[in-house]
Amino acid sequence: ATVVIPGLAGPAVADNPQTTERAVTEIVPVPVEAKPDPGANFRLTADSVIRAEHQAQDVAKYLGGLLRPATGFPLPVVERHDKGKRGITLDLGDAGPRIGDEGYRLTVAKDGITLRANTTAGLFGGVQSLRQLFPADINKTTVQKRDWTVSGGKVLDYPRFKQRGAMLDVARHFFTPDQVKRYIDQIAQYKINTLHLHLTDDQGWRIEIKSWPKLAEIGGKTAVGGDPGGYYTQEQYKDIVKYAASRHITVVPEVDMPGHTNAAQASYGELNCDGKPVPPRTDIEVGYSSLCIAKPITYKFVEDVIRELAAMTPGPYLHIGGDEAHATTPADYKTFFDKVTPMLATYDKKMQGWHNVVVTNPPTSAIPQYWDPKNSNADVAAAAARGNKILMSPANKAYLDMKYHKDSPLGLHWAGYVEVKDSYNWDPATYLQGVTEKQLAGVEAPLWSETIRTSADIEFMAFPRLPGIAEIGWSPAATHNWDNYRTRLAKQSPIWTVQGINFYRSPQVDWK
Ligand code: TNX
Repeated sequence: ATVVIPGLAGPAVADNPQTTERAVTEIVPVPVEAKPDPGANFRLTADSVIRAEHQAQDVAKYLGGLLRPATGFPLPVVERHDKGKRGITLDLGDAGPRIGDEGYRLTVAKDGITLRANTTAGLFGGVQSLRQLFPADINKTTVQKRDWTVSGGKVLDYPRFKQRGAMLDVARHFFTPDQVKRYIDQIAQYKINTLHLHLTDDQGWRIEIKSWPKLAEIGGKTAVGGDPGGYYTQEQYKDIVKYAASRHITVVPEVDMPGHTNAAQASYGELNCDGKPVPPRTDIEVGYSSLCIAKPITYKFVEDVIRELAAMTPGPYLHIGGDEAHATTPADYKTFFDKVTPMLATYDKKMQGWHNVVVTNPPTSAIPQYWDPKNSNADVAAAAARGNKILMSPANKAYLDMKYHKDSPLGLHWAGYVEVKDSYNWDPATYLQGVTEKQLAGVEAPLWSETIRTSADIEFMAFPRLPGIAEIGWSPAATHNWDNYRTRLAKQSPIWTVQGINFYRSPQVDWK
């Protein structure tokens, strides 16, 4: 045992250092309740263990995988009742109804860390919080000779909304499975639980459909600006879905229709009213394409796509698009959805769609995604009144492809410039007149990729805005406070630097 002599910095202090990079109150998204206790800091050492019962093994292995590279410690995963060594204990079950099925309770004390949740999703979320209590160096991929102190204290935490999503447009520009996985790991850190993949658009079709092979073969070739295309084979796609699931993220695949379909119409002449394939397009116009509403083969095509997509999708939702169908008359739009909406139920899926679909009166299980701040919201409020839960992605707040300011090198600005403060300072429960907190499914941050070509581009637009949308989706409305948030956000930047995330150094934040 070491004798602590006040005022003398020696091994006694190193045994239990008082300064850490982030306190439990500084986690992003900010927890429901957090009580820091610097006297209870925990020091991870070479003989620490991870203790977990059988059902928590996957989370335990994931945690070990996060902590081993930089510490160089073996951190074996041992039986829950292995009493000997100090370490991190993962407990599953009996965590109480208050934290629900995604919440967790975390205690960091001098003699050990305990994480308890009702589900493995809860444990996984708790692990994301715990990571932030380590020095940022924990994210390094080579062994660092240093002290590994975890901020002491207690956290009780659970989400405000059920659905906290990010969308990636892989149609305008294609991103490889590895690039998608990289983004999955980045968003998982902020407790995002849904990844919406925008798989098809005018400029590209990115998913293999075996009954219509030319969609990928021809439609997959193109991308915005003549950049290289690409598509996912069904095997690759299923692997992405599996990888996301290992991060407790559900994939919602989108095939956009009846507009945004030029790539499909370029692949198959029979999808056009005149029977001829249209030329491929790589510009960024919207609203010019439409499936041929009167042709029976259109519905054979749609059903084949839905059937194959449903078979690859363990999650409950398929996103059917429905936005900007300016080349489809309102009557045809209604005819189209009257035929297509029931197909989703046939294949045991629920509908997600851009909010425009509300005019077709979808079943109450459908989730309309609100996006266009210029749109009158009366029809969305009416859908909410009928019982549809609304997913909030107002472009002037939640769109990650909006420029930060007029000189931003990437992005569009049709919904305005969206600085970090703009994207954080809004409340989904008051944004739309006539749509209240209880009527919301949650929030989603879409990243359209007209101007986005690399992982570095994705990161520049998503960081630092995505963590703000994640916090709006997770943390209680009562915790919302820009001054407090910007301080906590600043303390995330050392983590991003170590992780190699190319983030935008907004002048609104005093970065570390
Ligand atoms: C509008 S948002 C679109 C997309 C564009 C995006 C660019 C929505 C449902 N449709 O086709 O990519 O703006 O910000």
